[in-house]
Amino acid sequence: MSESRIHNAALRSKIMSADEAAALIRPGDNVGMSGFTGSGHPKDVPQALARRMAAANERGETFRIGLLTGASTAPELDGALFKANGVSMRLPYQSDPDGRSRINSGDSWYIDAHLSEVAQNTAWGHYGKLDVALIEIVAILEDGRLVPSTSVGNNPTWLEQADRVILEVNAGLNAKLEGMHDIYSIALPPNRQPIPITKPGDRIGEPYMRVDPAKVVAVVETNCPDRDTQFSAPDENSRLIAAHILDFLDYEVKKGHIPANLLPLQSGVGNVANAVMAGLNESAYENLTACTEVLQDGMLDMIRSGKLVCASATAISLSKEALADFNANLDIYRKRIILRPQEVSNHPEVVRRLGVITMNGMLEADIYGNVNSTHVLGSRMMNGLGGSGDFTRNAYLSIFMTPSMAKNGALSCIVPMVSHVDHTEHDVQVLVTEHGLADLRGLAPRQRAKLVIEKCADPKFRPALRDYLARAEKGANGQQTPHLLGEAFDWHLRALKGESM
Ligand code: 0RQ
Repeated sequence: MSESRIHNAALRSKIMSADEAAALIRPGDNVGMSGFTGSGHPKDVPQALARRMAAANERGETFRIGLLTGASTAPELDGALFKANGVSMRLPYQSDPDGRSRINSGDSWYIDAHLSEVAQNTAWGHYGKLDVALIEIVAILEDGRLVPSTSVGNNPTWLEQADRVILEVNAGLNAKLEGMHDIYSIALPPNRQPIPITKPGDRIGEPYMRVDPAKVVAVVETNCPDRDTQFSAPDENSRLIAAHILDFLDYEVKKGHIPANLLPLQSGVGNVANAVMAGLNESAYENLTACTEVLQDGMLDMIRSGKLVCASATAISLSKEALADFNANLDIYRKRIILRPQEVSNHPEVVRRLGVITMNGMLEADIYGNVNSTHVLGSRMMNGLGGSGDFTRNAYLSIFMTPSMAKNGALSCIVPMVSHVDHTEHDVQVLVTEHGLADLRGLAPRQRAKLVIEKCADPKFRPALRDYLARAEKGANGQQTPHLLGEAFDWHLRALKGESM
């Protein structure tokens, strides 16, 4: 491997192997790693660390760490460490199958946190001392500044807060990423200042991260691509959901509620979100912008076609084909994409100021508009809240979408009462399924319930939902948000028994 990416002599003297670097991480350490939705995570040191953990297990010893990242990573990070049962605590978001089973079996603590709040919580010490930062970068400049990789996440905070820093310099990532980032740090109260972003394309910081060279204990050279994220072609339900959302946006423009080029868009992860972007790409809209956290294939397509003139995010998460295009045309994409720390990309102040239109997936919603994005049947973690709360709570227009049923029609995604609440009825403005869209703005709870049942629930479950609401409305329990507390969770109890809801 060439040394050309490490231009600082002092840091060059700290080059060592991934195994040697992993040996500098101790059992019980809290380790802040880079990584966000499969991009920009360290590739080699976590696997070397997992080998040490497995060896410790074989000797009958325990070797576990607290693992903090930006968001989800990849099999070589979350997968490897969870497989070795090496994660005592994980935060703030993950979606790895091994991680999910460790969390749901109770082997690992999981702190499911708003992504924008993690940096300040770390600085305030809520997660304990940060012992190590393990950060992937693309290059080190002569003066020691770091060129960030394909995600920024919480990296500036990890670099600042950790006692010891390990850098993975990945020659497998495109050096032309240099200049795409905008690193800006937010002071803690009482010294916090307004964040001067008034448009998604505003650059307010510098394109490099900084680290105290005295804290750097290892520099490891790697040469690995990011995980690629495969998207399936939009299915019929996704296309219908996308069509409802596009009709609704057209209507909002005609009413003069939003400008002709809409407001900045935030799109969650997954196939439905991608289908909405595909729909927008084929629409007549022009000069769109995005204020989001992850750029998926759909938004890249829109940048390529010229529909999306600018996107602010903290990470990219692309399929193999989209990644190839991204790398081939980085000179163009660098002018349109800004990658920021997640405490800035997702910041409530910025989201509220720009008036973002947010679109996120959910597991279930109840008839009054409360949304569960995370817990299957109330107790089992799916992935996590991610940035959905950061954006939803402060959106101009907050939209949640799901197919109306899950598990081949056994489960209704519209229920009398959600089994876990991530987004409350006060924050959820629009619910969409393949059957229709319920605009809940300006409606009282009982008005909302009727609309949600008639527009969003599957016809198979509508009679039971109407019956629940009608009997709750006759009850003596109060008419603001009527419920039958004795049976509100009967739907979930039936599902727990393996029956249809
Ligand atoms: O499970 O794959 O085992 O069949 O949930 O469901 O319909 O494929 O939907 O991929 O869009 O994910 C909420 C999980 C939706 C996602 C969630 C089961 C269903 C399937 C996935 P199987 P779909 P999606 C920015 C925003 C929170 C984080 C977020 C998510 C699986 O959108 O994690 O918004 N959101 N981040 O069968 C039981 C139900 C169910 C159900 C679906 N009601 N009960 N299981 N499923 N509905 C990104 C970041 O923050 C990084």
